Amino acid sequence: MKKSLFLFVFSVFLMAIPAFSASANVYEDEYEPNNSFAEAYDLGLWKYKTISATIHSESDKDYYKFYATKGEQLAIHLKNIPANTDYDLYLFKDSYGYPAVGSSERTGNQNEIIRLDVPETGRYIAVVTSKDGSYDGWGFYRLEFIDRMKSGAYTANLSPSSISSPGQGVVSPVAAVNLANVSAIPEGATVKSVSAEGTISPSLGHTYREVLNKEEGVWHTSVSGGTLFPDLKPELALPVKTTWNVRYYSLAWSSSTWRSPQLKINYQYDSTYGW
Ligand SMILES: [Ca+2]
Repeated sequence: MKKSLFLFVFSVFLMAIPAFSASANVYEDEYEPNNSFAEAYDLGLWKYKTISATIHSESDKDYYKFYATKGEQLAIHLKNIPANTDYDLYLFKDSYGYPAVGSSERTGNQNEIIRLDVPETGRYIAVVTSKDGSYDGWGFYRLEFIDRMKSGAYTANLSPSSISSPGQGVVSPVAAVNLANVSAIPEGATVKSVSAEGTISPSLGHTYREVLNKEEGVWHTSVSGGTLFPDLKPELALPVKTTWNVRYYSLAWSSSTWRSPQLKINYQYDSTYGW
């Protein structure tokens, strides 16, 4: 009984040895060989891909090719870089001469990140290399492709809660709100669109709401009777986390009051902000 168990264990041991020694003493990850632009591993579409791989020698480089569409906003995040190594991340366009598109070269094993607003549909090549020849053949890094822009909305009440205008084009006092420290709004959020809510009564013709973002310092005006600001466009990239003012005026020959002025702000933000 004991003897047969010993033989069994010993024979398993014998079988195990060739399995380890066959592959040139190093473990090469499943994406190898991928050591040049020409050998880049093809990931296909970038969306949500995650790679787990290693730098297995001083000279190993890992090239990954992916397809992206103009206008997409992604981040390539290199993390889990092994202790006592220093890996960097580079990005190239897969076209003649492989022009450089981006790089991330932080010290030590800090995470690396490249954010890409895809300028042109086609293939790109991400490269993971060791800065100084340090490597860990058993330390798996992770390379993540992230769809980084997200959307959100916030409704803010302004004070005072009622502002009046005598009409005839005279501008009301200002109502304000400071969103700088509102934790519900992500850092770095920028405005997609704004509407100014709350009822102005009595309802008069030729009534215009206005909004001002303190960072920009420009009054934007709604269409008559409307709540949206057509020239407050995402391209302005106005910060959400600042002070906002509203006011209004009416060309009518009658006074009115805007009660419970509110701003509904649709925003976008980079989910990798500060990474
Ligand atoms: Ca490689």
